[in-house]
Amino acid sequence: MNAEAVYPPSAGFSRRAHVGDLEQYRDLYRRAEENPEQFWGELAQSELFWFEPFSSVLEWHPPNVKWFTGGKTNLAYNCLDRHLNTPRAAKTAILWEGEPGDQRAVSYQELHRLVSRFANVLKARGLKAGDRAIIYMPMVPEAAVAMLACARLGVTHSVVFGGFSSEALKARIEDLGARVVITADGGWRRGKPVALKTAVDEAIQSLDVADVIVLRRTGGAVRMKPGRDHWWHDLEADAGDVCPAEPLDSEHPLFVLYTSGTTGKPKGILHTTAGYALHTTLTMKWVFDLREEDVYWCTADVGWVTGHSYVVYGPLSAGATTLMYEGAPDYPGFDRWWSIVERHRVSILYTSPTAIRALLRQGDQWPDSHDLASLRLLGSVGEPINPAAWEWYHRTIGKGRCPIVDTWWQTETGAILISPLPGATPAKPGSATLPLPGVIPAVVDFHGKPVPRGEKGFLVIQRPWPGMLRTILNDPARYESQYWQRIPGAYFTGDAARQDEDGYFWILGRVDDAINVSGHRLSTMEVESALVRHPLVAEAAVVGKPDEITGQAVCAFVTLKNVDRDHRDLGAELRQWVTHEIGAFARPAEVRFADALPKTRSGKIMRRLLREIVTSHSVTGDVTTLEDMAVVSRLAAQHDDEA
Ligand code: 7RM
Repeated sequence: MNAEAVYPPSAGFSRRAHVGDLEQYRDLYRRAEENPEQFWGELAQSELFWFEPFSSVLEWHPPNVKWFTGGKTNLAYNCLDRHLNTPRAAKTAILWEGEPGDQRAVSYQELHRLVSRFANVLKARGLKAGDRAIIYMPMVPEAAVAMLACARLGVTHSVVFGGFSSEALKARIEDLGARVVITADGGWRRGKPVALKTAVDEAIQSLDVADVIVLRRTGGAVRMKPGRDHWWHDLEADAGDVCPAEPLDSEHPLFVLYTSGTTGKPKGILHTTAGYALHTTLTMKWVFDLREEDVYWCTADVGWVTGHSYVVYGPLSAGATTLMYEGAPDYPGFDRWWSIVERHRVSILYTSPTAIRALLRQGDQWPDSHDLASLRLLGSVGEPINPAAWEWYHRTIGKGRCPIVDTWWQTETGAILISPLPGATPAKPGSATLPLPGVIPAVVDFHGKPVPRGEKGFLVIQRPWPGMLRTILNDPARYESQYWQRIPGAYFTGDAARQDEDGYFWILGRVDDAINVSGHRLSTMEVESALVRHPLVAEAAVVGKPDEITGQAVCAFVTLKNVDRDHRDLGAELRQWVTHEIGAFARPAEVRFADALPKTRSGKIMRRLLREIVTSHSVTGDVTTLEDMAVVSRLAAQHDDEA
């Protein structure tokens, strides 16, 4: 393996950072570990507005947790009202660009007014604290307005990503028990309107949904059912500007977000108010080192947790200017993102490795034709970032000046748990580095016993943290068995990891992605990472293929950069390459070339599908199958949002 590169934070960056050196980080970490209740209690007081103070910080009766009980707060108040009597009132809260090129800058004052009006719209439809609403919207400011209006009233929302089908939407509306669906006629994607309202119509045909509120975005034709369907602008025209934020219990259910589990049925991950608010707000400062003048852009869709925590709630609570972009990264050209960075002087960019690799693949001429000098910090989330992509991100996008924060977290964790602090933590490409203060992770075996440094194990979290999920909606037993009964006494992340000699965490991927070759436990991620280090490889996905002799064999699917090479030759070369990078035991038995890899809508490679391909005996020639997969992938990519 290549020697590990280490990138210490630059003195210039550290001097102004919230956490300016490793000593300060260690001190915070120690304080949090020694007295978590005092640590979180003080921060909750200083970072959030409270209608009524909390009486206890933490009530922990595994697997049930309550943070800041007795307190009353409101996340929309924290995101809006509390900024109004400050210079932030006139500051841009949401900076938005539509795919066709339309732009809006919504100030905190204006956003407060829009949210209040829309909250009055919901009130007029009879919604109140404890009710539930579905949000199925494109990436427009009104998506954030809808979320914040729900939060203002205590209506629990579930945002369903606009790329989900009507079937998936239906299942979520049903499980949530939503009375209202907030949607749009459609959104723009690669120059075409993507219909949303028609999917809603199909989804709710047999359901008991009282109201559908429809934003006009594309102007596409929609059918409006009298009495049930209403135009957003019609309802809003009659709504007043004043709608006080509801004082809500700390543990009031804020939102439910569905995520795929180990079975087919999606899990409704429930997050509540105060702990989530604190955790997202704090990480904006700790991890993104937010400053007043930053233009902050997280490229995730609001349909994913990253969009909840780091497009809407975290940035607005921290008083940031948060940029939202509606469309595809490659429309009209592969430089769309870089043109946005240049046009809006983006200073913090937060995106996914899969997006980075896709843009890397197009060549340096796209970023190189734009002025990216406004950038000062880069972030990565969603999967391990392979060192080659890290280096490209660092050099070609960040010009070697910008720290990269590789942030590990999950829908379930609510906010970032493991990440470098950019002014304090030396980065190692591919490692999420160290846990945030108050977060106690460990790498353990099946029995919960820590494995020695350097060895692989299960990543667990040993204490509750404020932003953690509270349950799985309608399925508390599954919540307990999935997260708290796998490993005694700890939260089970489902990820494998190892800790190096410096205590850095290296996430090795989902546990179910592990393969076993000749008794060697092998991380598919490790092989993939080796493959993408090869100069001709753009992306790689590795799965285990049943093998009579070795148990499993490594089967690699790769996509290439723009090259014209004989596949037989290159296959042999790549197998040799992996031998060289990791060892002969990791050498792929087979290398298959594809146009594209099948991805989930949030950009994660669907290894399960690839496993099916290599396992199924009905599949013979790989070419046709892979073309099918490329189609699957392209279909998904039409709605892909690189969460
Ligand atoms: C935020 C998000 C969670 C899973 C998680 C990991 C993987 C996320 C990283 C990462 C390595 C990272 N939520 N993951 N971030 N792996 N390094 N920085 O992605 O619920 O959709 O996915 O994603 O496997 O368990 S998620």
